[in-house]
Amino acid sequence: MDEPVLVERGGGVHRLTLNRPDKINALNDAVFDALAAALDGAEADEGCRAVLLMGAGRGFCSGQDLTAGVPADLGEALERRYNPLVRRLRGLPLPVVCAVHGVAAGAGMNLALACDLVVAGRTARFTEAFVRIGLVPDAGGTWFLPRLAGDARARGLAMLGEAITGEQAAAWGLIWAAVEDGQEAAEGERLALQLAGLPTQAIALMKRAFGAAAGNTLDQQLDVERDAQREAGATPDFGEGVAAFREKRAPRFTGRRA
Ligand code: T3D
Repeated sequence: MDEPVLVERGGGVHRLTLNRPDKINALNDAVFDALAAALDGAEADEGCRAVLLMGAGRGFCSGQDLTAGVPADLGEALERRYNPLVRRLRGLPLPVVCAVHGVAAGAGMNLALACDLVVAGRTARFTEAFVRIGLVPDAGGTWFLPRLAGDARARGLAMLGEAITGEQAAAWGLIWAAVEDGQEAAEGERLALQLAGLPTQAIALMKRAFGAAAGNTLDQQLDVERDAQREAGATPDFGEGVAAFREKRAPRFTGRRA
């Protein structure tokens, strides 16, 4: 049987590829289990300093598998599957890059938005498809959309369910960048390798700080930054960064905690 998520490791990067191409990588229990295991594996691997998420075949992800049977309680399904995955991606102390080609629909779109950096093909299609089947955006969509694109665009995307292109998604601030079609994986790889050479602990602390910022006042956030900077300042990479600056050479970051 084909693996629902392919994992390839090298160069400090774990590359996770959703692998149900005949259904545009629709999400089912097997995919959720495999993704959870792959993210655990990335965190447990001391050599892993960035994760790259992609989809096999002609699109990134079509959201929930609509042919897998409908749970009686969709709230329970979210609690069991989607919510832990989004929390895991946001809480993972590693940068996660997502490369979107073809379509990212429903929870597939929001799965991408839960990642740290998203690159997409110019004509990739992002759609909050939920309304077309009588559902509301989940997997963090109602939280990500207004923060990234503003309330007016969030409501339009959710209520109309119309697709926007990768180019539009970049122009609206939903994603990091749009690239030429066919270059998404290469650009995702480039970014992941770049991140894998950066101070991993500082990036993990940034993720924590950005995560806290949404619910904080400026005053509270200044305290978060103080604590994060204290931790970053105690890492070997801070010493290396300063030494490299003084010696006018490129830093050699290890990503180590101590
Ligand atoms: O249930 C819960 O737990 C609640 C959680 C819900 C979270 C959600 O994500 S709800 C939203 C679910 N997703 C959708 O509603 C999207 C459904 N799919 C589409 O609208 C379209 O297929 C796409 C816009 C994604 C792509 O359109 P297109 O024309 O490029 O491709 P296609 O021909 O429609 O699809 C290709 C194949 O993939 C096709 O199979 P076939 O006919 O060749 O055997 C199609 O059935 C299959 N496919 C596409 N999306 C899904 C899917 N199979 C299962 N589940 C899908 N979501």
